[in-house]
Order: sequence, then C-alpha cells, then structure tokens
Amino acid sequence: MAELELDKLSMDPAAQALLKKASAEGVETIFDRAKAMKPCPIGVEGACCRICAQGPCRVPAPKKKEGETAAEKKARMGLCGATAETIVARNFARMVAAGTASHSDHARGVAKLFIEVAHGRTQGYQLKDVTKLRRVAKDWDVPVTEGEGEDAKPRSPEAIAQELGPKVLAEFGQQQGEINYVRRAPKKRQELWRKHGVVPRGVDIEVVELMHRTHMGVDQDYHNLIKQSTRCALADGWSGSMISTDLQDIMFGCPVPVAGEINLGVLKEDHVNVVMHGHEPLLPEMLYVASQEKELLDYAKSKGAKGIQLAGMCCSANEVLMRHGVPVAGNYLHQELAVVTGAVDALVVDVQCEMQALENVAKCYHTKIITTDDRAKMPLAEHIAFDEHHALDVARQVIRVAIDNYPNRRAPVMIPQESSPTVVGFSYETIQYLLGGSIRGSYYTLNDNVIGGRVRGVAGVVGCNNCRTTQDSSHMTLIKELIKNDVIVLSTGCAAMAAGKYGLLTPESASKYCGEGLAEVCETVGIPPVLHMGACVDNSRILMAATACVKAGGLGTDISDLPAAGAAPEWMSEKAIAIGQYFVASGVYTLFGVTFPSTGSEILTDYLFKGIEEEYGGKWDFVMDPMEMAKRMIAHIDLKRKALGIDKARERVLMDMEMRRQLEAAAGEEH
Ligand code: NFS
Ligand code: SF4
Repeated sequence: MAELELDKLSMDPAAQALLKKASAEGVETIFDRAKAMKPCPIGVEGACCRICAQGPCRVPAPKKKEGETAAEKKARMGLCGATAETIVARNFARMVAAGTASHSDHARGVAKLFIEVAHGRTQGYQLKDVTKLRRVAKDWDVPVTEGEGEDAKPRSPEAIAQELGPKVLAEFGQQQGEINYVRRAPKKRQELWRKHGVVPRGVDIEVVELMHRTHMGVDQDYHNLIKQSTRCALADGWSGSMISTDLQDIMFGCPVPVAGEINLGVLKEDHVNVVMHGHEPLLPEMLYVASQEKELLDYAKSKGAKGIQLAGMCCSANEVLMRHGVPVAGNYLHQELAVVTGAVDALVVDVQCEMQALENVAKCYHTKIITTDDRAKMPLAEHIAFDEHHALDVARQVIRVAIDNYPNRRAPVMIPQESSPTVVGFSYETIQYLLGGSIRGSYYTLNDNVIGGRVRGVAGVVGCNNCRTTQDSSHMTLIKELIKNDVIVLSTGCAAMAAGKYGLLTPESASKYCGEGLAEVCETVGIPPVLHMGACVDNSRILMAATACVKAGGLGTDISDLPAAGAAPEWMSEKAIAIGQYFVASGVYTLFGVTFPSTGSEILTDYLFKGIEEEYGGKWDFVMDPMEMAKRMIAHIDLKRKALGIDKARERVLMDMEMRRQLEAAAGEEH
C-alpha cells in the first residue's frame, strides 16, 4: 500500500504504523478490501429490495432529480409494484429492527444473569451497587422495605433483586400495555408518544411486528412503516438499552470518574496480552478478576512473561474501562491491527462488531481467537463457552489459553507507542453529582450554565468507525469544533474512544481546545469537555441526562426544547440507525455522516429530515463534512436558545469575556 495514502485511511499514527507493518508482511486488512470493493451504489441508498425471490428489484434514485417526470417516477417500482418509498422504508425499518434486537438480546442476557445473581447461583458476581438497586427497584414498583409504618425495615438486596429480576425479564415478552421506563421520560414526551401511538408494548413484540410488516406484501405505506420503526426504536432506547445499563450498573458498579489509557500502546511486549472485544461485559468482568489472581500471574511468569495485560476493544472495552480503568486497545477499526502487532496472545470475543477477517489475520500471527458466546461462533476460532454459573472458571481457562500461547510469539512484534491518558466514567448519576451538586440533586448547575450562556449547548457525539472514511477524523473535527464553540460533548462507543486517543478525555484539554465559557466550567468542576458516558447501550444514559435537564427547569418542558443535538459522523452498524431513530423520536436533531440509507427515496428522506419534526420535535440529517455538521448542530442549538429566550445571555457572556481579555491585555502591556 502506497505510503502516501496512510493518512487517508486513519488519522491515528498507531494505525498507520501497523498498516505499514501489515502491508510489509503481506497481511490484508479491511483497509485493503475497502479499496478493492466499492459499495453498491443502489444498496447504499436503500433502493434494492431483496425480500422476495422475484427480486432483487432495484429502484435507484435518478441521477438528475429535476429530470424525472411523473411517469418515470411512477415507473420506478419493484416487480410487485412496491414503490421506492416502500422499498427504502422497509430496508430502513429492518435496520432498526436488527439494531434493536442486538441491544435487547444483550439486555435479555444481562437480565437472566441478574436473576441468577439474585439467587446466589453464579460464580464471581455480586450485587455491587445496592443504592442503584434500590432506586431502580422503586422505578419497577418493587418494595425496598418490609413491614409497616415504624416497623418498616430495609429489604435485603437479594430479596429486592429476586423480585425485580423476573419483572424486568418479563418486559421482553410483554404483549400489551407500556414498557416501564416510558414513565422516566418528560411528561410532555410521554403524552406525545401516546398521541402518536408509538409507546412500545414490550421489546420483542415491536421487533417481530416490524419484521412482519416488512415482509413481502404487508405494510406498503412508508409513513406507517416509519411509525412502527419508531415504536421499535423506542423499545431499544427506553427499554432494552436502558435495562442493560441499569442492571449492569447494579451488578458491576455504577461508573464514577476513573483514569484510563487508550490506544494500542497499552499492550506490553513482555506481558501476556489478552484483548477483550465485543459488547457484553459479563465475561470481561470475570477476566478482570482472574487476571489479578496470583495463581495465574505465577503461571504467566512460569512461561517467561512479566505479567498479564488485559485490554479492551469496542464496547466491551468501554464497559470495563468505565468501571475498572482497564486500558483500551482501540475502537472498531483497530481490531485487525491489534493482531498485527504480533503481541496479542488471545483475542476474546463475545458478540457484535467482530470482523470475521480476524481469523485470517490471526493465521498470519500466533494470536488465538477465542469465541465465548454460543450465539456468535467463528469457524476457525477456539470456542470456550461462557456460563454464568462457572464464569470465573471460564475466565481462568481463557487466560490460561492466552498464557500457553505466549511462548508461540513470532518475530517481529511491534507495539506502537501511542496511548493517551483519559478520565472516564461519567454516568448520568456522576454528572448529576458533579454538576448538580448533592443538595439540589439535579442537573441545575448545568442548566444554569446553559441559561447563563457559558455553555452554549449540549451535543451527543456517538457511533462507530467506518472504513469508508478516515478513521477518527470526522469525530475529531466535529468534536473540536463543538467544544471550541462552548458546546459540551457527551460521548459513547467508538466515538468516545476516538476522543480519548487524541487527548480530549482529560480535564486539561479544556483550556487547550474549548471556548472560554466551556473552559471555565470544565476547570471549575474539574471535568473534561468530552464526557465519556460508556458503551453504545449507554446512550440510554444520554436520554436520562437530557430528561434530567428538562426536569431541572429553565430549559423548556421537553427534550425537544433543549439546546442540544446528536451526531454519528462515522456510523456503520444497524445499531446506530436504531439509536438515531430513538433519539429523533425523543426530540433530538440527529446528524449522520458517511452515507444515509434512505437517499433512494426523496419523499421518504424528506419526511425523515423535515416532516418527522412536526410530529416528534426531532429530525434526521445527513452531512458528510464534519465542519458543516458542527455548523448545523450549533445553528440548531442557537435556534433553541432563541426559542427559550436565552440567546441574549450568551451575548452578555461573550461581551464580558471580551472585556476581560482587553483588561488582561492592557494589564500585560503595563508590566
Ligand atoms: Ni456501537 Fe459498540 Fe463501535 Fe459502532 Fe460497534 S463497537 S455498540 S456499533 S463499531 S460504536
Ligand atoms: Fe421485488 Fe416486490 Fe419482491 Fe421486493 S417484494 S423483491 S420489490 S417483487
């Protein structure tokens, strides 16, 4: 691969160095394949229907839109007569269904584990955060005390959990009524959802119904299809994902600020390196415990290693980083590159975002790929099945395999030096504590700073890496532009890791990159301008934070009133579309980069980008250029400030700052 192109593939020097190594060693990566295989232009715009065997039917948007006559437009249909609107909406809907299914199947596993933990039937797990357990129990109408009046005593955590677990699990199969956490949303939002008939009944039913309605010859009305997509996506955000977050916090601990390191430089040449890659923190929690056991450390030493280095990848990484400060080897596009270092003794995967190509790359090195989830196998990998009843033993076995593999390393090993310090762990609760203060117990201080104009607004920057763009580049350009304009950034997933790699997850970065208003707030509170809130299921924490802002007062009465916007500039997964749809339906202006899967239908795109706002107060947008993306987000934030009547306050703050700058300059001259 020509050297010149490296900076087009990734802005990360660690990635560039390893791409060079891969190329010299004749190892193919996704970056090579992306060059060789161009995406299908019809599929990209969602305009290929292959849901029955009479197709695939292709209905691409005409090159020149003005040129399409009514007759041509009419002729643009599949064999069964499905219009471009129907076909594109069906494809979009299926992405929402798959994304929701992924987050929710993860959540179901967590709920099942939770029940086992409650009954003491697992190995290694416990109910760590009893305060959160009690709070969550109240939200599910599970009593936290027993006895009446003065005799009332706190109920044991086990008893609470034993009642709570089955209640939560039942929500997946619930057939009617409303999902429980709808009650957590602002009142006005709940009413809006009820009015439009999109409050999810349960989790599974919304996915199944959406799959049914997108089968050949069922729902042929794009608006109706997007309506069910909304209902399904809301089940993701306000149920599946939120359940994962809550129960994981109870079992593994609710994140509080913790220091960590990010990038491939966290691997150690003289240690046994175990990379945990995937999304479900169940096994990684136990790997973390096992990696510290003396017996295994001694075993590693007996093989000539100095110790065991655990490192995470993708969202499993975010989970253990947030809770234990376990270092992160990288985000999505780093997975093959980690193997290319030649220093990874075992790459342990669970579910989601794992490239099958890992097997091929691993063949060129000594790395053992270990699958651990019966739902996610790879033909060439070793499978060590996770079992919550013996989770710690399974973790020990995995680490033993890695240790046994350590002596098999082949030269040359090359670990890039890059790794950046981070401060992570900004759960919804932590932000409340840091910014709201324990007295008011709310997001009041944050609101106060927004109202006063120091903080211009709030942005969520989330989502993946995508090999069709320069790795991390759009994330960085967008985030830097936002914080420079005093917009505080909440981040999750691979976007948050990107922010970490280039130093934006440290409190010190505030004075370097932020506008004066945001810098002052960050310095006073001691927080980074980009708050790492966790994995992608933890986007539910952003929903909770947005709701808390509404409830704290002064910024309107619904999420759609907030000076806020969301973006996924490098998205690639179906989960991202599900997330985007629930943010839009929760009232957020949501921008995606790279490509947008509805462009095959102008009418549908117009609805998603404009019409839907009249119904939900939020809308989609598609912008490839991250600077333009920032511009639109800031413009939207300013629009909301104006509607709230707080635009003048910001002008005053800026004026004060200018005056202070002049005074300081004058004082400087005097000296
Ligand atoms: Ni989210 Fe996390 Fe990353 Fe994208 Fe994949 S790891 S769940 S889907 S690629 S952000
Ligand atoms: Fe073609 Fe209709 Fe079959 Fe889709 S459902 S493949 S548009 S015939």
